[in-house]
Amino acid sequence: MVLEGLGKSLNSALKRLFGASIIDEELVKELIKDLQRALLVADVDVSLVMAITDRVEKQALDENLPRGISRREHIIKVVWDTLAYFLGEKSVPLKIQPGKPNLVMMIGIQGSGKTTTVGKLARYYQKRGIKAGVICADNFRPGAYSQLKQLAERSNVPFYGDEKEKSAVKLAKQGFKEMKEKGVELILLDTSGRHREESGLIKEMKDIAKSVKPQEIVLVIDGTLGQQAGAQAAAFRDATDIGSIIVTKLDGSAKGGGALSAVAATQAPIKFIGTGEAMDAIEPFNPTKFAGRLLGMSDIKGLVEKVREAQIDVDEDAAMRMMKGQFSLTDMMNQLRQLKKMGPIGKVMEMLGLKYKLPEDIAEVQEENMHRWEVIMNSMTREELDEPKLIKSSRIKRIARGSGTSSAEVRALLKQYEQMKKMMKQYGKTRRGRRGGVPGIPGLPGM
Ligand SMILES: Nc1nc2c(ncn2[C@@H]2O[C@H](COP(=O)(O)OP(=O)(O)O)[C@@H](O)[C@H]2O)c(=O)[nH]1
Ligand SMILES: [Mg+2]
Repeated sequence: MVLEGLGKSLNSALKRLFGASIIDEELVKELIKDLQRALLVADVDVSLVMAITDRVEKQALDENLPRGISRREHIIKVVWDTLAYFLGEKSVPLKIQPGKPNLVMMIGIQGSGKTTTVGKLARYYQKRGIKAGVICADNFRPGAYSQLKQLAERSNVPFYGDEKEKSAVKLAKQGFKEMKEKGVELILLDTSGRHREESGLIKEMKDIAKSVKPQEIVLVIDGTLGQQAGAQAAAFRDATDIGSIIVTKLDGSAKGGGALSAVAATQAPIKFIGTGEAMDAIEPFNPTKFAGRLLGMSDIKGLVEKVREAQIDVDEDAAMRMMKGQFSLTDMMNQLRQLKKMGPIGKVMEMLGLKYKLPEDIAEVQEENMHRWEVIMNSMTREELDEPKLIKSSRIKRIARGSGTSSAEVRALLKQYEQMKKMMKQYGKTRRGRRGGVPGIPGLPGM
């Protein structure tokens, strides 16, 4: 789990809110103290901690609550938004032009996780249909060559290296040339990071960058550095304007919160985070999602409480049915409505820990589409709602006409339905497999 310690303490700070019968100034003050403690332990800079908690305090008791939102929800949202805000902007992934040789150079001090990250990124993009390859320009550390070579072989991506070559610049040039010849689209250049201090590191970067002209330079920072990571990020940001950052080792470190917030404070974009030694332990950095996870919104307990709060009636029979794959259009709509009561669907998905099951933006799309779907479904018969398989092209035309939409829109709804049904089934399987049943939160299978 990423930043386990910080997550736990933030979550228990929020539990105070869930547990309290009255939410007043005093409670907010206690919450603030809890937050401060949690952030300080995670090595977040003191002035940043104050800025964060000031913002929470100011907004928490704000008189004007948005309609339909309880004070509790409002405060959670404020804490959530504030953390996300201080973790920085959502940054775009690596800029890759498909079909072209895109060179991305990795720098960072020895041990920060460059080579591992090169391996992870190659795999990450390879899986997404980009032809990736790696170059070892680390002629300094013994074993660097074979380390990367093995990673490349495991992910089945082209590798270039030459153990006898002493010049990093030559290695980079030759590697770049060979990768281009192989038609590699994402060329990841691993460097040595032999210099422990910032100025040496930056000079090394410039020497190599001059000869091969990378599209992007990525600084890999060790998350266990805590707030000290800020100094490295700032020096790097000042030295290059094609730079972005990956913070590694956020799995084990108690100080990762400090590292992330300090880097974010320099305005250097954090593109990915490393969350383990395994090759798939890398993820694009999304501050909003990340903050939600830190707040423990991916834990089931928080969800149950939230469900209770939104006073959603849970229908156990329906839930069991759905997980077995008996899932009608009406069920889908009910699910969506219930989830909507609890707030943005994407956030609820996070709570359910479903981020891996859904492509990034499906959640948002669903929310946008809900209204139109309701209109379309109003033109369907009971039978069709229960048994969408019946809806073939003549019915599609009729429904489209009746609802003032197009056949394409009706088809899109049906497609979405199929997708959800499939997901629901899969979710049912894993849940049953893992826990032998779906106790606790029926009514909310993995939409
Ligand atoms: N727990 C954890 N370990 C990591 C992560 N990234 C890298 N490491 C470990 O950190 C050590 C140094 O990594 P390496 O890639 O060789 O660093 P380099 O010297 O910058 O190339 C290795 O033992 C890696 O397994 C991460 O995200 N989490
Ligand atoms: Mg290395």
